[in-house]
Amino acid sequence: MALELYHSDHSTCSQKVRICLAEKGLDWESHVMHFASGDHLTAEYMKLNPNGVVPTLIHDGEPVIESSVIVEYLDEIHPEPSLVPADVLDRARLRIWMRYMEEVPTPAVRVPSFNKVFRPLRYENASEEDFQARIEKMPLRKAFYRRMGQVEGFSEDEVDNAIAQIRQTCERIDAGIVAHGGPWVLGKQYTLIDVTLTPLIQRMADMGYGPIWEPDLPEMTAWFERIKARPSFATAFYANTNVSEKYAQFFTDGESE
Ligand SMILES: N[C@@H](CCC(=O)N[C@@H](CS)C(=O)NCC(=O)O)C(=O)O
Repeated sequence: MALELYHSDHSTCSQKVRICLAEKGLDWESHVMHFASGDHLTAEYMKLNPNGVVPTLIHDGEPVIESSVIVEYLDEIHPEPSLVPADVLDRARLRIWMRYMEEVPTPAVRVPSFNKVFRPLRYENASEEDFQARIEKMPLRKAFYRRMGQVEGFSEDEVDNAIAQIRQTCERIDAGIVAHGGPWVLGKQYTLIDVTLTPLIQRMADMGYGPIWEPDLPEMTAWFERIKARPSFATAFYANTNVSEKYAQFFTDGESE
């Protein structure tokens, strides 16, 4: 099968798919997208992904978008090793987790990420006109960028809420491991929820937010160590895929926001 991936090195949604591809041992052709040059907002790319975001998988010429849909699709076209439980109730539990992951920690991680790195990197030195023009082109994220603002960044309240949502996610990972007997979130089987939570937790760890879970969530802390020991982690997180490395200029004081 011919697989291509339009992705960005440091994008968490791209990392979700790269981990899944590595777990499945699949070969794929890489198309790296550069947000600063607006690669994801060109008319040509938006024919593949009308949402103007990465990642996009191309399978035998057909585009599949949305990282959660892509990882489920990969599991269906390449079922071994399976990343979805066989048991019907466990499958429901996986879907419940996937919905939560999309709704809570995925958007929450964007808030500190944009405050610390992406807003200053992409927009601080842009003219107001360029910033507004970029927003106008975005099919999905206009409100997000307006809330952030070119200069202000997200408010303290919004950052606090995002951190509380990440903390809730970490508590649920910890509790899930206890309830299902570990070592993975849904028990014995490593599944798509372990795959898709990984880049979110890695981004937070990379930005210095490990203290959100490290002091008092030992199961989750140990889970994250197991995650990082899997070969798929090293494959998906190649050089310059962590923002602290790629954009080291924002990490000179070693502090998180
Ligand atoms: N729900 C989409 C979200 C994809 C998404 O937000 N991708 C980000 C990178 S992680 C992006 O392309 N952002 C472009 C931008 O901020 O302009 C998915 O899971 O694939």
